[in-house]
Amino acid sequence: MKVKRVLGVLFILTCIITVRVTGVVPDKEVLIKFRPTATAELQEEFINEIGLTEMKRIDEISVRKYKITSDYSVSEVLKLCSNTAFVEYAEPTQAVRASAVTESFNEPGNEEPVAVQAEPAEFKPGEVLIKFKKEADQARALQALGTASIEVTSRLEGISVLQCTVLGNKSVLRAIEECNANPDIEYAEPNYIYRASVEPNDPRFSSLYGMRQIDAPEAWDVQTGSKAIIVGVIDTGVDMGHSDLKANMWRNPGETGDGKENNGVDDDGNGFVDDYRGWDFVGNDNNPHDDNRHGTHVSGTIGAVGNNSKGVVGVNWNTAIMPLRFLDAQGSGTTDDAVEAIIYGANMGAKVLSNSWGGGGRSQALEDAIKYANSRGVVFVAAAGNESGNNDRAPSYPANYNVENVISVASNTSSENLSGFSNFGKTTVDLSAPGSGILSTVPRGGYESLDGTSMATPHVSGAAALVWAQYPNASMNDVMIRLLGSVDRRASYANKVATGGRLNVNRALSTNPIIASTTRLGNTLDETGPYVVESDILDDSGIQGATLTYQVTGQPAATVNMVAQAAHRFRGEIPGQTLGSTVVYFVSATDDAGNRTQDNNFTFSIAEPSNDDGCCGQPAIDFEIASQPLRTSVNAAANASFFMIPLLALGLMSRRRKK
Ligand SMILES: [Ca+2]
Ligand SMILES: [Ca+2]
Ligand SMILES: [Ca+2]
Ligand SMILES: [Ca+2]
Repeated sequence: MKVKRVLGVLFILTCIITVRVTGVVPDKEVLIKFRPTATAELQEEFINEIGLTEMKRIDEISVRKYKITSDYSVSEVLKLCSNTAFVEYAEPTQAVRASAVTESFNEPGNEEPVAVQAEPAEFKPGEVLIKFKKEADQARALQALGTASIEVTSRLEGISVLQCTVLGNKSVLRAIEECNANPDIEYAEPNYIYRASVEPNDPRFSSLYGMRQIDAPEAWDVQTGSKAIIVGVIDTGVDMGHSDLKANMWRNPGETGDGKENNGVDDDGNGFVDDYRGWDFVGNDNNPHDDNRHGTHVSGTIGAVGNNSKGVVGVNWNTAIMPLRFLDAQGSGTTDDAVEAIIYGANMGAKVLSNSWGGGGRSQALEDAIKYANSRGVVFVAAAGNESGNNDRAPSYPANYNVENVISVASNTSSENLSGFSNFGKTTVDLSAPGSGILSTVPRGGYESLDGTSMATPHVSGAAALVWAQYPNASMNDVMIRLLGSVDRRASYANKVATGGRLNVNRALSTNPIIASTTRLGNTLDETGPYVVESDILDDSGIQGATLTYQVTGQPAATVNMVAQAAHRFRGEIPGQTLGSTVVYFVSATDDAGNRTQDNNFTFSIAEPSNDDGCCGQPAIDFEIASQPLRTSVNAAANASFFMIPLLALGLMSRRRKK
């Protein structure tokens, strides 16, 4: 092949066609994957001709990183590569960023009213907790409370929260709604009463509303985590000496003991010398320290040491945090370092990779690395992003990669609304988790409160690790069904995330059946049917049976057995109905011990499909299915406020359709 002549023609072309590369390009570096047809000679000739110097080989995904040593620009090299048959892909080492909102963030005032749906028994009647915004006019704020018949009774020191009494006949929920409409108030919430459950002695536990919200205390009755479960934190590094993290840092057994830590030898032969505590892919050394604060904060939410009478507590009291530093002190990093961090984590036994970062464009190399982790059964949890945007329309990476192991996480507030900054996506974002005002560890032994989908993500990563600690033999798919099939559904999340809900780590550990529906039937003009309902159903022991109950308006309800398909998949059919019919349906499952879980109701009509871009299935919480006293037998693992339940497979299908 005459590489030189081809390149000559292409160079002229590139001078005519302007190629725009988005994102910040550090130096002149590119990632290239050659096709298997490219012989070593051909590759050699190609890189010499363009003027590329090899910097790094990532063998797991056959990608190489090159520095451009000629006068070609990055975009010119990419153009040359895209026109070369034996190059599979080439891309810039795009800059990506940590996803914390570092500035104090004001929630937009046009949010939906607060939808606090706590059950009456769960909070103290007539009491609310209120926090003013930092920049609030105190006098004005206090006067507004007075006007709203709310009396301040005491102040909770340390977190600047006011304990208040609601006067007169006003309901607590009404008072909270009014408070949340007040621009001076950061949040208002009921004074919840909690059941007796294991509570850690960490002094700042009371400030961690997120742990309460996801029912972590109830989960801790069952499981507090395990050092056998490794969580890779792909971030700015970690303050490994922090007194609230130190005991939960991962140690590489192959580089530990007998002086292996610092002997200058790659004792475990993994290609990294003295990597006894993770790796720094920015500095390319064995010290993944955090000179930002982001990675340390994320790590504290996953696994700050619990019950040590110190600071905060993570979702896991015990765990093994593997710091994989690829973001620098400013919170910036490159694709190739992210790729290497992912592959290192997957190779070194991480079960979960926590990714509170995003930006840059779509990268094939990054997707290949995530697929590599997927092939190793590693869950890849990713922040949905902080642009208040719809990820279904404008994808955010890495959260939007269409790989089975990716869980995309939105952020919510203490009052169960999506955070104003949070990205969302009915088909591409999986669930929400607390991310506004999250207190956690920061370098030099400190603690700080930060906002961002960055802060929501580690709640989910931590929950995945806790599920694995409880069910060590669970597959990646099992863990994902448990996390996504156990969310708390609320109206405020229904059209924002695919599951319609917020993380509940306690329910994710349940020994009752977990139902993660993969189908939400939408309106259809098809009268012939059948309308197929599929669900992923999982149990700690075994599923005895699953049923699909449906009712056509004006007719008695019917229940049919669902048939087990591959893995955890069950399938049921609703027969065809005449035009104008409306159908309500739900799925129910019973385990070997006779415990039963009932999913929420859905409804659809044999009528013109609705025009919205979304998928399928209207929530049907107000429908009763006649002649079936099932609502009263709803299992503890289910919940009367159940609302919507799509699942990952649905998200994947929709994503594919969009491409
Ligand atoms: Ca090594
Ligand atoms: Ca060594
Ligand atoms: Ca602690
Ligand atoms: Ca069971």
